[in-house]
Amino acid sequence: MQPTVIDAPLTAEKVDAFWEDGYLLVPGVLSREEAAHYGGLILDLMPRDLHVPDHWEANDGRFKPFYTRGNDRFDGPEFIPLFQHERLYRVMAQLLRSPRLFVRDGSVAITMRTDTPHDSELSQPLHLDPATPGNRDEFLFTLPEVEIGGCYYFTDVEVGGGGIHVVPGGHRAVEREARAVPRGRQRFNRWREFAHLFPETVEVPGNAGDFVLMHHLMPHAASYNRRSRTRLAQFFRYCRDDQPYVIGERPGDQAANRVYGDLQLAAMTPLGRKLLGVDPW
Ligand SMILES: O=C(O)CCC(=O)C(=O)O
Ligand SMILES: [Fe+2]
Repeated sequence: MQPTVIDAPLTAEKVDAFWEDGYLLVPGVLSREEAAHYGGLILDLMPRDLHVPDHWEANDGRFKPFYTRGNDRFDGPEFIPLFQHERLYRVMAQLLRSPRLFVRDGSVAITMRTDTPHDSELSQPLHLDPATPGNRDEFLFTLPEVEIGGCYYFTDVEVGGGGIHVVPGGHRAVEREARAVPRGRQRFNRWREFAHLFPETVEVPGNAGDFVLMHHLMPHAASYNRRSRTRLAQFFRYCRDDQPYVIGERPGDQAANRVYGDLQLAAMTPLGRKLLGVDPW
């Protein structure tokens, strides 16, 4: 059955805060038990002799597993419940004002303690995740263009514990800077070199089971973990089915022509089949 009414799990204040700040911590999307379960799946990716596979990334305590070389999406049957999680879906549908959504990404990160001093607490350049294809001259700044991404924390993340860094209101600053010139999508080397615009970032701490939501124009970056507890996270992005770009047109879009196996299909709910593009909306 096609959902026609959108639940509204967020209060009006939280909705306003998301559009104002460009990010929002949604507490308790998963129970602590669920978070521990999915955290365990991430830990199980780490070979028990602690050799770090050649096709993974490893940067000063931050390990980025790859499922296969070049493919960082973890969408095996055991991860499918997160792609189609009802509570997160309802939050996304409320913010995007449509029940007809697609889900992308599924990459994970394991961020362990490092004591190495660095000038910045960011372990990655400040960046935007891909939503608008880089070959477009202009952003549209419409709701169908918006992609809301972010990550589950499967562990408690205290300040200094490798939490994601964001720029409160940064998505509005990106829009301003892009609108200020012709071919705004192309500015700052296609919005890859703009960190100088945002010298200040804030870390988003949270608890196991929380989800950090981010607008697609939110400048963000991973940070070093200065604490003993390893941060375990998985990333997802949601957009409307009327997003004005062809699936597969955006860099890093792995949803194009994806073929799922029997075990993945068996793990999908009717909602998940639509979110993952198996069935039409
Ligand atoms: O690990 C994080 O906190 C952020 C990672 C991120 O933004 C990315 O890999 O694109
Ligand atoms: Fe990112």
